[in-house]
Amino acid sequence: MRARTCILIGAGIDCGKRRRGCSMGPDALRVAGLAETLTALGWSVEDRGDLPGPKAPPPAPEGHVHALTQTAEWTRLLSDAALNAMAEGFPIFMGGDHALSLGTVAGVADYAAATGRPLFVLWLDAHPDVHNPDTTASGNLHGTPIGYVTGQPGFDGFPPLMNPVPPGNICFIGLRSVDGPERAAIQSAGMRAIDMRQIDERGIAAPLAEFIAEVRAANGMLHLSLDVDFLDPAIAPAVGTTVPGGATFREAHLAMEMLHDSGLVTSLDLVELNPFLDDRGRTASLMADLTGSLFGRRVFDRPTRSYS
Ligand code: B3U
Ligand code: MN
Ligand code: MN
Repeated sequence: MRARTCILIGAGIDCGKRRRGCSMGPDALRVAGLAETLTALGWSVEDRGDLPGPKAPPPAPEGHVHALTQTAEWTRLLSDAALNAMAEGFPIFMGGDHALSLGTVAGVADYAAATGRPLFVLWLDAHPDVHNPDTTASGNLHGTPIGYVTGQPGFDGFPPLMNPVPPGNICFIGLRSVDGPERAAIQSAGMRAIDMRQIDERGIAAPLAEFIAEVRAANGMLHLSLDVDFLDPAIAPAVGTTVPGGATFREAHLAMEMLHDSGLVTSLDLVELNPFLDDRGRTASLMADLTGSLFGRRVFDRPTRSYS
């Protein structure tokens, strides 16, 4: 990994959907020992506390899209925070729901553009979140970050996107709930989409290794966005949008270990943790443990694999 300093940034954004509780995510991750886990692995950790979020949300009439003005304001705050933090270390954005990533990915993309390296995004999620405000049926903006960062239209009122991520640089793993317009967008734009059937047939290592090799060949930076619902609800109940048939404990840890060995990941979102729905903190603890694997925790040392 590039830097030896992790910067923890809490962002309790909770307006990307109607069911509340993700505002408590940053504290649950702290209580689960995220900073201590990273420190024990030899990283220096700076917890910058929580972003204050937008001031009093202006009373906007509620249309089909929920909390548009507030989410747009969060996007502005988060993209600034991401751009600044990238220059100082490895940012870990503790959400908050997945609307957080409209801002974090946009800011990381600005940083990557300034360094001249291409940005790749790995989206570990049951859902591809590739809607835009015109295609979303639910009106929930946590279903739109990939639409926004790839430069889809319809995001009026949001900060203009300076550096769109090329759709070919996006890889989804774990998909099992995809809406019609999302399927069309993924196929027409040529995004790499690994659904659960492919994981069942090939395992998680083979498709992930292919993507890692592609990022390495392009000398890319890699942003990892980890949605709690990537995981099977039996091991990760603390999420509002559980979908059965998710990644197992072992698949998830293996993915994190491979990503660590690649040395390519430069920023991380931990999103959709709703501690109100958790079972004695087990989901928060699992998210902290997975982050440990991403930052180098292993059972035995082994020759570093390059996956190229
Ligand atoms: N695609 C649906 C469901 C959904 C997306 N992201 C989550 N759920 N977590 C939607 O609302 O856009
Ligand atoms: Mn998501
Ligand atoms: Mn999801």
